[in-house]
Amino acid sequence: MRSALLVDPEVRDALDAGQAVVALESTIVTHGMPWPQNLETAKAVEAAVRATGAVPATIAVIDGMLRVGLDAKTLESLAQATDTLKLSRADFAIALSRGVTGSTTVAATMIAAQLAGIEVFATGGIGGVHRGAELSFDVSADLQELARTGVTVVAAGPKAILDIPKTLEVLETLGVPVMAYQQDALPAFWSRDSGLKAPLRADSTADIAAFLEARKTLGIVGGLLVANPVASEYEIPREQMQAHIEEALTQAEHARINGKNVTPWLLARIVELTDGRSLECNKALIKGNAQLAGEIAVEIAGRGTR
Ligand code: PSU
Ligand code: MN
Repeated sequence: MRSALLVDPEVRDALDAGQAVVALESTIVTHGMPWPQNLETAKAVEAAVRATGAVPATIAVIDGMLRVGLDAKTLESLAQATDTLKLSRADFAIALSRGVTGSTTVAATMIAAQLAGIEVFATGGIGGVHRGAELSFDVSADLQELARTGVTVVAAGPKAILDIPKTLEVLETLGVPVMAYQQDALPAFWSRDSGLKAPLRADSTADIAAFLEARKTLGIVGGLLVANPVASEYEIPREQMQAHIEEALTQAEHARINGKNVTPWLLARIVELTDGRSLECNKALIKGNAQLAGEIAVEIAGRGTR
């Protein structure tokens, strides 16, 4: 394993010096957005992290090598590739054992971040309990990972294509703290308000860092979900999204989309149904999350308790 992990020198130096580093996932690049917006967004997200003073580390498996921090050329070829595996906990190792390329979901990115010693991670939205899960049993492995792996994940809430009340229930059962950032409502990806109150609220990065320290004192392990609402000018209110989401879900059912293909298929269909507006919103929310994750990482590094 040791020889299959390659940490970018800039990331390695920052970690060794106790400086702020933010992990970024790559499934959003390979399966979450179309070319070339995926590459543009991946670059903008790295820049958003840098603007806070933190070092970005985009994570992926490239030809069997787990890379933590990607150079520009590698990021570009990943964004253009069409046959990349979408890796989660269950199949993460296959990309290494077979020497192939795979992008990391929230679950796999958390595992890699912890392996590399990175405590903060930014994504768009986490996976969760799918609508109709009482029949399909489709519950994202992201939720289990949040329960067991000690990485703070900054996301715009669970994706609105999911059953959000059920997702919150499972997170509570698994003991995952969910904090909305600077508001009471849990955001729902494209929308700032899911209609549900978040279990916890954080008003500053100091609030979040203090919570993490207190949890460490209690000996509680596991992740933290920081739910950061998208900037108002890019949001698509819940009432407007609802019809598009329902249409996409019905079409997915007719097309018999299942397993790993469900989330990418729905996201792509919703971009079409919203005439690209959902993509603009998705780009904005992940940049906002990258910025907040950078600020949290800087706060943690400044306290010197990592
Ligand atoms: N956030 C986005 N777009 C995405 C994802 C997150 O804005 O495509 C990805 C993440 O990698 C997440 C995955 O882990 O969707 C969830 O997939 P599933 O529902 O199959 O577990
Ligand atoms: Mn699934």
